[in-house]
Amino acid sequence: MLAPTWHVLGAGSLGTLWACRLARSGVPVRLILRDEARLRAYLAGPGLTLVEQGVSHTYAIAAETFDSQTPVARLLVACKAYDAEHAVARLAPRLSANAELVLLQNGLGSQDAVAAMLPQARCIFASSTEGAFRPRDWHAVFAGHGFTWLGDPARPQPPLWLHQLDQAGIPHQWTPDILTRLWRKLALNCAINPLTVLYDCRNGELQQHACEVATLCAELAELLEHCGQPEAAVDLACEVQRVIAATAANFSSMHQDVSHGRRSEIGYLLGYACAAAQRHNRSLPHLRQLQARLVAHLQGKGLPSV
Ligand code: NAD
Ligand code: KPL
Repeated sequence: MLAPTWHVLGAGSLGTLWACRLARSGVPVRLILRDEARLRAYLAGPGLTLVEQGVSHTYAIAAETFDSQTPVARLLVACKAYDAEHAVARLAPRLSANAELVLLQNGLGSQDAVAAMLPQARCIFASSTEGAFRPRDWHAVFAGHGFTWLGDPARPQPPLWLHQLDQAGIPHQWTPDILTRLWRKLALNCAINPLTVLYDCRNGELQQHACEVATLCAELAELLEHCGQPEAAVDLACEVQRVIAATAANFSSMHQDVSHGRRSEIGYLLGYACAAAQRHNRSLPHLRQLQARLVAHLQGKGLPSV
């Protein structure tokens, strides 16, 4: 029997990275592109190109728009957090009764929005440390090897298709604690990314702002504990320092978005953290002040601040 098709929504950096690896392992893959114009542009070329260690390979992956009629049983959602809910809503009429979705979005908030919209589908949340960027349309560069944790807060048992990820060479692990992973990553991103934007610096330069980073970590740890995520708070400040040192030469993803004039995922990182603090009646003044500074900075650049 033919393995079910993986539909990939969002042919950007991570979508291309996943689609190419799945397709070359023999799994049927179809891209879902935004509209007819994007589909025509894609079909005018040879397919999706993945660059790994300087070597390019192009894969002629099938593509369609939302208007295609084929049912979608397995969907990889690879757009940004702020696009996920709307994009999945457009596809909802095509989802089969027992559809499974893998949500690759960073931060928190978008996954719950998608899951709430589709109570009959299985929504698997992912947290990835893999790194990819898109030098131009239909190309992705695999820039950083990493790992992807997958889990379903509503159902602890793994899906039946995880072996396909092994065959595709996608390093992953199923975890019953995916929310802990996502909260921990959110806290790391909140402690590092906004400051790199405000100081316009690489991650390593935050070593010169160690007090400010430590104060934010203390507030983030308090927030995690109040949100029922005490494990995500353990040694947070140490890990933040470790990540700053290990990625000293890099610009954070938020810095890259802002410096390229792109919308950031602030609403799903710092915005989510501050909204959670308010819901739990926690006064976290440094986190709130950081959000106000970042919002003002983004507005000054004419970029969305949610
Ligand atoms: P990206 O901007 O490179 O790709 C997103 C793609 O989604 C774009 O091609 C965009 O055109 C497409 N898209 C948006 N709305 C759509 C719609 N309605 N229909 C069809 N396509 C649509 O983004 P990315 O870097 O791949 O990031 C995706 C998610 O993965 C983000 O939440 C990001 O934080 C997370 N993430 C990325 C990396 C990375 O290294 N790139 C690593 C870890 C996590
Ligand atoms: O995930 C990151 C990002 O840039 O988004 C790191 C490198 C951990 C910095 O927060």
